[in-house]
Amino acid sequence: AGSPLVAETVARAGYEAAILDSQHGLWDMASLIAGIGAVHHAGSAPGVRVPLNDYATVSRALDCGAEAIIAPMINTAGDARAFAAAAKYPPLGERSWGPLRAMPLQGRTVSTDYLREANDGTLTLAMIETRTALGNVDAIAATPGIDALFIGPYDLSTALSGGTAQDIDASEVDEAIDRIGDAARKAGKIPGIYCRDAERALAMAKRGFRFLTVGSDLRLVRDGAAAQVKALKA
Ligand code: 3PY
Ligand code: MG
Repeated sequence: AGSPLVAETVARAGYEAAILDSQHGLWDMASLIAGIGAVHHAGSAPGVRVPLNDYATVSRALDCGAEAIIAPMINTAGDARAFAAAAKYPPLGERSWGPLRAMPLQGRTVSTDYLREANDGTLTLAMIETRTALGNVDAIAATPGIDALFIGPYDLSTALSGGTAQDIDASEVDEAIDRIGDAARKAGKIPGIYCRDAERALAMAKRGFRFLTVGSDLRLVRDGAAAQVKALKA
């Protein structure tokens, strides 16, 4: 929701990572900087979803201490290369030097220590959520510097239905989900998927997915508030 305090509170519940969404969510750069620090201090790994085609924010978020970057709508191997170039230092990419917040946040004082460990210590997740991306999924998965594929089931179901439905349980969406998971595993990359809640996340874990988002802060607040109101009126 764009609030560092809410992100910290959610992270303290015990999530291994908390993703700050600056594609659809309300995070701007100032709140991202505070939110990344708040999540880190809560003992969780801060991740950022960047806006569409915004590779400048990829390296900026890493410089601010993000440990994972989700890039939406990675449709081609070229998109994947541009993403990896912004996120990884040579030889994998061309990330520009300047982890001004990341180093102190992570307790580092020696530049070369950060440089040596940054490529392994920061996760790049390429979102597969269009028909074009599905066609190019093997090439995207094979791109050096891409660590994981992350499925956006809502965009994917919108795309596969030609914009007529948003049924994430439709059989064509289900088949695409398995196809993308297989492509990731074949390339030695982590298969991931957005899940609205724990029930769906557990089902996806059984299907071999290993990076799972579970819920969102607004959904948790809405459900919690609605449960209290319901109890009051019962
Ligand atoms: C999608 O389902 O399209 C998403 O981007 C989930 O965050
Ligand atoms: Mg999406």
